[in-house]
Amino acid sequence: MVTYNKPMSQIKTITIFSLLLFGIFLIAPQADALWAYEQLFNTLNDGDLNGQDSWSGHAGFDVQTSVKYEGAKAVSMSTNISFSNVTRTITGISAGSVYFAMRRTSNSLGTRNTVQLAGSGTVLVYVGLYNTGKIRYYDGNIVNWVDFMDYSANQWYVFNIEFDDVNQPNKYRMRVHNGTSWSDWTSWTDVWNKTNYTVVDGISFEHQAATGAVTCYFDTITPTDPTVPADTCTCPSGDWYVNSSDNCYLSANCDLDTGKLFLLNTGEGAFNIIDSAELSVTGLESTSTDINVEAGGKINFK
Ligand SMILES: [Ca+2]
Ligand SMILES: [Ca+2]
Ligand SMILES: [Ca+2]
Repeated sequence: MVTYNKPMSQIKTITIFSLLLFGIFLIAPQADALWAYEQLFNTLNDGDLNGQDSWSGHAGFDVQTSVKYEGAKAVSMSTNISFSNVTRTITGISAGSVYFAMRRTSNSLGTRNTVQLAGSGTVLVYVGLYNTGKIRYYDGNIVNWVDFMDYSANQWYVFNIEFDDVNQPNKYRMRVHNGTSWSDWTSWTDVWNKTNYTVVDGISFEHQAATGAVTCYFDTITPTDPTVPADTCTCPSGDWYVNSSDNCYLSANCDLDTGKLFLLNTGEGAFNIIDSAELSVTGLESTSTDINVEAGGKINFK
């Protein structure tokens, strides 16, 4: 028999360390309790979403390049049909935070376009854009839709859904970004039918528009807030041309000197100057420094 002697103090240390590790393992939240699935649709083939990236459903949901929240592509749906959807399963999670973007060509035609999160095939989270001009969410306690805020046609809205079956059992909450700022959160709301869910394991895009030509666009399913600029802008020498789809922060003061700033209306979305105190414009009427906004361009100061 081989004996392997260690000093008693070392054995104690190892034992305590092992107990600590085991304890941490016991009290740690479930390792899968995060939303991981991301689909920006930019690398999928144009045409039917059905059959790509494990999505399945109506062939009217198409990957296309014309209207998108970010990147090269998004999903559109315009078929006149009383109900259709396209669905994908994800790894089941008991808590998570997910973002997605929606936009509609009308706030009065069709019936509604929604996004659903489901568990074991049962709808849990049910939110979207209605023909009443309202963004709505479904409250499983009152068994009805709740008006949340107005929306405009042809404007992207980013939804953020949170669920946490441990700390907020069988509930979810929502907030919406209107292109300029986030709404407040809804209160924690009972899921559809007050279902006692264990995991969320599916996401669907829904289209209800039996009559009335309306197109809905869906984009950017992600666990990362897509409204936060990811990049740092570089201050150029000479003229600076900015597209409305550019999304970045200036990390240092930028003096264009004799250069000009051109805000071009060639991308999606509006210009947002996050902190107007950081913007100073001089010589607006002179030939030295100027701001030029092309027709249709928008600047939001907030
Ligand atoms: Ca995209
Ligand atoms: Ca199609
Ligand atoms: Ca539950």
